[in-house]
Amino acid sequence: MAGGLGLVALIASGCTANEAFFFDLPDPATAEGPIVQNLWNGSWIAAWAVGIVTWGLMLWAAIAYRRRKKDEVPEQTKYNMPLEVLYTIVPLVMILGLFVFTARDQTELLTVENDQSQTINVVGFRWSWAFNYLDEEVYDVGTPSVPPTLWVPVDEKVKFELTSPDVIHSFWVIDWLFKMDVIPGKVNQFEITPNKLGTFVGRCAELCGTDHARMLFNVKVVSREEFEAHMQDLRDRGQTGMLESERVSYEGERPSERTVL
Ligand SMILES: [Cu+2]
Repeated sequence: MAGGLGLVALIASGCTANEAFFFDLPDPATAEGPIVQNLWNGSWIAAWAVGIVTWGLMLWAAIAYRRRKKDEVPEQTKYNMPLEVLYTIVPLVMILGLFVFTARDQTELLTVENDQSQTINVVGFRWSWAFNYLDEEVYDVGTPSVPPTLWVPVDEKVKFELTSPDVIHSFWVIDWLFKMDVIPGKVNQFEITPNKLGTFVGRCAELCGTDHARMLFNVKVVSREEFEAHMQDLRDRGQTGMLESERVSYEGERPSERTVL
């Protein structure tokens, strides 16, 4: 019944199943993305199934057991052991199910194998980002008004090492279906393989202060040749080595109080 109503609403509104049932999760642009997509969609399928059964039962009870005579009092049920056991066990099974799949996928996504082709140290700072391309020994840095662009080669595994010299930020590339906190005094890391060419939007996903909303960046996923040409570009501009002020936190010393720019 509720499912039928949902279907009617879906057809009437003209939106896709992804928009209607899965809240329009973007198509993943990384090799690892489908893991997240499956977990998300699977969780919603389970949630919708539970919802439809629950709403159906509520509707059925409201109609089947409605008051028919003015002085009618429904049958009073209390201390029904089987019922109480049921509504303790069913939610437990649901939570355990969500937990098991989340733990499985999270373990897979966060395993660092160290077989990457590039290692990039991303520095989130008040209020922009710096990218230290460790293997290429070049860097790029943005400002709130000129957001920087992170370049990565397509179909190659990139290892990200996230550091912050000030407060907690969060590195989020929307179409990668992935984000991770950037924490001062700690190096958070993950590996990812971007597999779609194009320019993607990135932002800080942790409310970090005054100009949090301006902590934007772009990600360009390009061919190997274009990537190398861009690295050469940065070299020609003299942006070699790592940004000195970032190194303080990168090497795990006390986070610097200095602002980068
Ligand atoms: Cu931030």
